Amino acid sequence: MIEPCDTDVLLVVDVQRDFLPGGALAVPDGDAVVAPITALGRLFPHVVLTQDWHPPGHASFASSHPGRQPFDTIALAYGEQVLWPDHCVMGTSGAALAEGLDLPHAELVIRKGYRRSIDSYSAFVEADRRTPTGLAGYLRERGITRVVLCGLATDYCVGWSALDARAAGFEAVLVEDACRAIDQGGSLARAFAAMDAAGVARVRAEAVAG
Ligand code: VGL
Ligand code: ZN
Repeated sequence: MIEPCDTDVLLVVDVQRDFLPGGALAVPDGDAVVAPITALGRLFPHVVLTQDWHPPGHASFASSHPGRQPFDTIALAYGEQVLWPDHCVMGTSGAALAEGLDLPHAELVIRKGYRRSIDSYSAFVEADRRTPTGLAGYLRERGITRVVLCGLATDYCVGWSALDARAAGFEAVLVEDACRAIDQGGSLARAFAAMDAAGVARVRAEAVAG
């Protein structure tokens, strides 16, 4: 049971048009998270959103690597990178927050992945594992101790954000039915194993008290 208080933040990860059915990198059933997240948001005094926000020609786009296809993996300077269809290009309609996501009191939007040569699944640290987004500092300075996560996709941006929340010293709780996964090549099972090992708790939305 979770009773949201002033030291909790609801972190709403990448609920953007390109990740919904019909979008450039559609997460199966992704639109099913919009209504539950809007309802959850009303229970939290602090809500922070993230937006995946890439420049054209981003290093994570298969189209930036001649001969490569979406979902191939390649080695970049910082390690292995999955290649994706072009998605969430900054300023485009696909990068906009999902219609119907109604969180007017959200206090911060963290944009990530805006450096051409570095991806960022995590809301806290970019894929080079060195470049901070500033979110940990923001939350600490505001006295937040627990990060409650939801959004898209469980096995990439939500999962990495949960792990990095733990690494930064926050409690982390995943609202599992307010997330959906891409789940390619065992990615969801790997993400859950890593989250379990790191002490990321899991609850269902009904266990968050109003
Ligand atoms: C995401 C792949 C590429 C996500 C973002 O939001 O989970 N996945 N960019
Ligand atoms: Zn992306």
